[in-house]
Amino acid sequence: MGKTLTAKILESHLLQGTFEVGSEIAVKINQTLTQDSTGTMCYLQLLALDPDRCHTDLSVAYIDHNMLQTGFENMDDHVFIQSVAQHYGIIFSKAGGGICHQVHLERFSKPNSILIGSDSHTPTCGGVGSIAIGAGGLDVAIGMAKGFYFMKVPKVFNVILTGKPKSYLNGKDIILSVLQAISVKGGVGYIMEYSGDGLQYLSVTDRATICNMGAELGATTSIFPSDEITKTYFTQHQRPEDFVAMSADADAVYDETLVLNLSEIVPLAAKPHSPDNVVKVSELVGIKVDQVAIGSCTNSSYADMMKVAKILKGKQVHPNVSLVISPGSANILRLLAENGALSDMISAGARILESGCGPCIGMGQAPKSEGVSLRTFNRNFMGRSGTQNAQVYLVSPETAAYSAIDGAISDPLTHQDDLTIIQPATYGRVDRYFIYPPEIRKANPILMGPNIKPFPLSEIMSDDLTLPVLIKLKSNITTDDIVPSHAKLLPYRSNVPYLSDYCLTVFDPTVPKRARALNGSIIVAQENYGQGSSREHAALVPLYLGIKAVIAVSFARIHRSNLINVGLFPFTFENPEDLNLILPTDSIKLVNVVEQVQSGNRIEATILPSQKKIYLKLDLSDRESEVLLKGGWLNYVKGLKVGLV
Ligand code: MIC
Ligand code: SF4
Repeated sequence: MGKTLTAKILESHLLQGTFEVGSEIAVKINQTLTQDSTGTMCYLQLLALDPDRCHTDLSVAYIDHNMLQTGFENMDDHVFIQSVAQHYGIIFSKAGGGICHQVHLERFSKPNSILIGSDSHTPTCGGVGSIAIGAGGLDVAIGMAKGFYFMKVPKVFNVILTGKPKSYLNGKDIILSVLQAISVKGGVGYIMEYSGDGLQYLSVTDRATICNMGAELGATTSIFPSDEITKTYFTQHQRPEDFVAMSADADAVYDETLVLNLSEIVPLAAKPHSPDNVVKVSELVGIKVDQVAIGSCTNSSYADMMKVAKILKGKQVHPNVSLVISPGSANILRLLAENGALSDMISAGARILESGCGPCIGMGQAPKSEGVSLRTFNRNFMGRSGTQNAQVYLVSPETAAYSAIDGAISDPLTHQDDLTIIQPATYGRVDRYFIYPPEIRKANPILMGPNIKPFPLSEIMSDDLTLPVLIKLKSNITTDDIVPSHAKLLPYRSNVPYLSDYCLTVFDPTVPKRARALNGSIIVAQENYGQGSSREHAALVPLYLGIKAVIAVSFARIHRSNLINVGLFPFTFENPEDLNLILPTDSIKLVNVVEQVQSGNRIEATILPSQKKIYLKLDLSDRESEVLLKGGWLNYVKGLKVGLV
């Protein structure tokens, strides 16, 4: 039986376990990346592990999220990360160098390698045939310190792309089409593997856009084969030696299949407030637009920027629209400056932002009240833009640029411009944002400013617990809901006590105060709890507030791991209908927790005061149950050897 590309890479990196769907394996990590908003916590944990050096081929610490520097807090974090990078041998990419995923794709991504990153959009590098997985900061710290990563063997979902796309079609329209077909939960438990004769029309950056937004499917990651198009990409980026051809066997067997005919896909948009709320752009034409934001790790490549510049050339941004553009990397910005495209953007009236996440994570450019914002980004969760009642639509750069000129949503298919981009023979490089680690590493001191507070540690779980329900929540609760992220809060990513005042306050402002007073409570939720980002703060903050467990119908992958990592129980229901038996004023009683967890996957719980019995599940691997019973992954991992040898 032929092998999938996923199986080929994971099996060749296997350190422990059996390669069977659903069972837990440990794999060797080649590369790690961090960004600054999850990086401080990750590096505090690396300090706690204090390895002799990084046990990866390459580790990079990017500064791209938190760049407003409204107070000393941001710079404290950045200086801290730089000092840790120098200490352990990690490449440091300074603020302005670009968005981690775009820069990593350009400079360091490798086919047939495994990358883990403390950001949910790490899968972007799947565009060159790398298994690139988003993980919590602790898992990434462990990757650096010990060279391994534990994961459940996912199923493989084959997306077969056939036919030739229409001109004006962007990778964004293709991934929106996948989201329309299978929803924000459709990728849970899968790696999305792309194949088919349509691949020949997709550039590496279009593929990267598709892999990037695979995170919105809930998928573990997404991957494309590395082929002649990948080879050209590596040559253009002056590192042909990093190319290796990789693909699935022709007779590979997949767990699930979706066929998409590219010739039938038209420009699409995700309407407020979910990336899978997808309709044709043609159905939205005429809706007045207040703001257009082009960039983010999804759509900020050279080709995307050049198409936008072509559309804007000689035109004027509509008087009622604020157009902001953030190129993905310093190198792209340099190329745009050199070839005159930047001048076309500025002449049209665009605002040029530095290369970073910016408005995507609410760092500035919050829309006006009830404003309509068109964004080329990947998430349009309510409030993420910084304005709770803004209406955010996710679109391609082509749709965004035409709409910015028209002042209303505009369908690229109704325009006649030739948007063909001539790729430069070489992209050149900007190297001066990288600080490479010195020869003598550990001699460099760690610099920790006053905003950096110790992270909370869990205690060994008590055997008998009666936990009042803190809050009962709906489906698809995001980590943005659990610990919001915007210009006012992002500076406190290394300060869990400060962030704890905002936990779930979008639903109920009394949550932090009540949780503290109870010092032992439980969250109840419907499906897909913790979707979205990899921020482990969404687990650390509840831990700090004394919350002991979450019962949900289902969990998003990274968040479930983050809960286990910090020692919080991610229970699911044996019978999802039992959710309806729990009232927001009830308590959940658990007895003999240790014995119940050790003896299997069926945990009896009693709802108080009704005394109704329900059964909960944990679906833990042996390692995960040890981690929970020993009070968290950090405690337990210290005893494991580098590479598990
Ligand atoms: C996001 O897009 O939500 C973020 C901000 O990049 C997060 C990381 C974070 O919360 O710092 C992510 O995607 O993991
Ligand atoms: Fe940055 Fe937005 Fe990408 Fe997250 S999704 S890494 S905030 S650009």
